Amino acid sequence: MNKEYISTILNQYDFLKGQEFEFQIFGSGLIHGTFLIETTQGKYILQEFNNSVFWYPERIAHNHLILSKQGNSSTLPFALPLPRLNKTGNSLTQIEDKLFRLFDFVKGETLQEINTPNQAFIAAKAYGIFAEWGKNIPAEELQESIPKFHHLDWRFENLEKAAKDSSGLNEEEQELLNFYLSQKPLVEKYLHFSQTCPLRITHNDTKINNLIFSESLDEVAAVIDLDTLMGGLLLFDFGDLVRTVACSEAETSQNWDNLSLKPEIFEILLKGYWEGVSKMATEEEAKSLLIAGEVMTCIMGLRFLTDHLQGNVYYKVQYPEQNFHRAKNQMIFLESQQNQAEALESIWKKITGLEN
Ligand code: GN1
Ligand code: MG
Repeated sequence: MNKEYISTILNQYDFLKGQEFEFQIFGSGLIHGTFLIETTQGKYILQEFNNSVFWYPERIAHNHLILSKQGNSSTLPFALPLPRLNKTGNSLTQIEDKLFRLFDFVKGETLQEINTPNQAFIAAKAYGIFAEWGKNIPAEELQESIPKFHHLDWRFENLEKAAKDSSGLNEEEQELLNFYLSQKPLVEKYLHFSQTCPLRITHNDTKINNLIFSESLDEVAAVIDLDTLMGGLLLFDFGDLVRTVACSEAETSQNWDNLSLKPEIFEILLKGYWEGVSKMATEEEAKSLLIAGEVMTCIMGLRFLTDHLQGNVYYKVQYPEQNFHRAKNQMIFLESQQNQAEALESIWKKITGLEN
């Protein structure tokens, strides 16, 4: 992109029209192209929207509009950078066949993994506060930016179908398949909570790198990556935190023998998230947090194994077996959570003051 092209985009925003600016490529995002724009008035992030990953940009725009109209994000202790509206009141700006969005720039640091337990606490608390903040916005009005994204039963059926269609699984593939197909009881538990828990506004991708921390790393400055934000269950957000923060190894690790759930991090995450949601959470929602990590880990494992059997059509892979290895990583982590269920329940009782 050259300066003239960017200038055409910026001119679609009344508050930037005709302004002098500098620009540079920004960050390490893999999905959307990202630029930092500096004007005398302030700094902005310009994103070229990738609509081959997100098929329904208009649904995302719809969701963000509801959030900005019905939620007052100035009451949050961190920024929620929604796209700025262009002169036609749209959050997406189309130039020829490309789509762009503009955000206010938030100063701070992103982390790929936590360095201290306190970072897990403040991260979980931020996502909890976010859910609490959204409680008055009718979640049913939000549209599914990725349909059935965290529906465990649907992900389970997809693996069953993929397994039927693929012939000649090797021994290890069969072992993984058998493990995931044995997770029917977890699917039943998920279905129970999907029927008894209210629909909330959830982020649905609560990884640590979707937060901007203050430069001192002791506060959350912003919750970002709001494309998967839609109606969901609290367990989705808490569960993905457990999946990605409470594991001793990264999702990409093949260090099978060292891969386990760290109960002390689970405790810190629950403490933080519970501080955010305890006032609004129903008893069923509180109970759902106990299996949240299992549900989200199972979903990712099912998705990775399905993609492996289908020939790596969804996730980018650096080598052919990578999705198989990711599915194996998630299987070991899920087993570790299930083996420690009693200890996790004691922690849960201590923090929530409830009986399961
Ligand atoms: C994808 O692209 P990224 O890393 O933000 C996926 C998430 C998974 C994650 C697993 C839209 O997220 O659901 O948790 O990979 N996002 C989408 O690494 O499918
Ligand atoms: Mg993301």
